[in-house]
Amino acid sequence: MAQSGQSEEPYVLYRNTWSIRSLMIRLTLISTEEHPQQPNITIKQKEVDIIHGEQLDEWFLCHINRKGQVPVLTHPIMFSEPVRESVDISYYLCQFYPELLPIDYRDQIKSLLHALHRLNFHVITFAKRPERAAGLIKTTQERLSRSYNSEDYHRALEYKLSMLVHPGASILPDKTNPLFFFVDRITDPEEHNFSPEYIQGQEDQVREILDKATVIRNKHASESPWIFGTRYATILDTHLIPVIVRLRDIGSTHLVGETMTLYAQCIVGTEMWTKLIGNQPTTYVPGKSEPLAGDL
Ligand SMILES: N[C@@H](CCC(=O)N[C@@H](CS)C(=O)NCC(=O)O)C(=O)O
Repeated sequence: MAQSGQSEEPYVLYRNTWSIRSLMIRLTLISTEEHPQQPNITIKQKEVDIIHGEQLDEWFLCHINRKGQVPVLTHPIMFSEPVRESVDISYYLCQFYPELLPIDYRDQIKSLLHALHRLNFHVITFAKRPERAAGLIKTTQERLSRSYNSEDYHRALEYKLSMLVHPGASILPDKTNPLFFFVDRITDPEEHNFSPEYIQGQEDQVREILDKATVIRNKHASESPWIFGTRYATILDTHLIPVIVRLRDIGSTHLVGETMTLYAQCIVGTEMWTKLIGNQPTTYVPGKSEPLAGDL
């Protein structure tokens, strides 16, 4: 059972520099450094090299996240289970940093945040490079064929493979936890659907979300760089801006109108953004990209 509270033991955020959902959580954390009230908690970060298959390593797959995905938040006392959904992690952080979810905009934030998280970022990001998913399947199969795997690790690899080959078919045991909204969400059955119709559908959803965000932003544009004109970033800002920048980095600027482009541009280039990812794009470029070191 998860508890809400402060503890001297650090939390650990497992993340990857170029994972869009990790970027959302990390931008959220960076934005809170400006808040006047600082809770007595420490969140250490551990980089997981999902580009080269570290999420398939036994330590991660068996002990941190059976799904082999980041971000994940753990704590030795506060959580009996690692928190494996970025939306859950975000809401958990809001308990410590209420400015992230201002009461006046709570419903709008939740509605757009959930719409954002229903997007299939895997397909959106790799629409032009679907072979990446196939590479992950191959690596998982190779590890499965090793004769020296422990029984638990073998089962975990089988589970990961089933997620990759038949997304949506495997459901983790439901460990009901009233604190979280999306506990162990079923994997999107369309995770690897790279058909032109499906990609088009995703793009339509991106446009719809950005249209709604544009209406909000236009109302508050003169007040502050944040979408609702608030003093501090909300979790909608910290989740939406990485998505807009990702769309730019994959060459899908046609999906982003002028208002949203300007909105994201105000943050890119700030100290906050540099802390997030330096001067590099949000996508991994072999031979060029540098991972951001964690504390562990
Ligand atoms: N349920 C997760 C999904 C996380 C997810 O899809 N993470 C991607 C990076 S953004 C990942 O770890 N991919 C590696 C893999 O699937 O093996 C959440 O919403 O936080």
